[in-house]
Amino acid sequence: MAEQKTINGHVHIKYKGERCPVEVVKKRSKEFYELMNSRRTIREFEKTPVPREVLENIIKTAGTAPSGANKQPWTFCLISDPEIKKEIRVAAEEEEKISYSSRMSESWKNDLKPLDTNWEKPFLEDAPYLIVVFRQSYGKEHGEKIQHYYVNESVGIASGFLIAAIHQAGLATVTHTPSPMNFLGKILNRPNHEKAFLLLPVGYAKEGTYVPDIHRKEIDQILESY
Ligand code: IYR
Repeated sequence: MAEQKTINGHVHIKYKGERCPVEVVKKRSKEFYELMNSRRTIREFEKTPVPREVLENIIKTAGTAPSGANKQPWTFCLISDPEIKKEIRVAAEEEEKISYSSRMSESWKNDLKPLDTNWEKPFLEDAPYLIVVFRQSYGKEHGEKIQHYYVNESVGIASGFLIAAIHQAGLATVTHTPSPMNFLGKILNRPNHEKAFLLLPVGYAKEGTYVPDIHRKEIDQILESY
């Protein structure tokens, strides 16, 4: 079989994915589930540095996510500068203070009680890196507007890949979404067509930290078979 062929004037290359025996497929699916099931959201981080190379590999992994018409409508901002981290912490806490005191409903705050969250966000300075994921409502190439599709879905999937890659590397994160998040675009000087989607501190989980004793739904609560 030829290595490549042309369809409607576009080159298609032979798929090189491996074809595993079913026993291997079973083992790998179980091992990956067990790995992902050991992931926990962490809110206390060690200040220990992490090699930048690791963060680049994690971000490259996020960049492998599928996206609408393969437009890859995301930008990952990687922050290690302590001054910028501080600026982000101050701005996030300012918003969070207002959220906790007046924007969030009582029932919302009640739902968060088991997680023991509050407006203080020391992890924004402690973690050696912050990744801010931006969604691009449209793209730009040589000054031309490029249409993007399913932007929220695409960036959400890429963020899932990012979180999985962080965990797989042996690091920890918390999906932090201070609301509103527009201060991030301002601090990081992003263009108008980029909107902050998610903020992830990344580092080693602080030794001895605690996590809430919460549980994942059972398979029969999340699966309907037809
Ligand atoms: N953004 C706030 C509140 C918060 C909201 C939800 I929904 C959470 O799952 C966790 C926290 C904060 O970060 O504290």
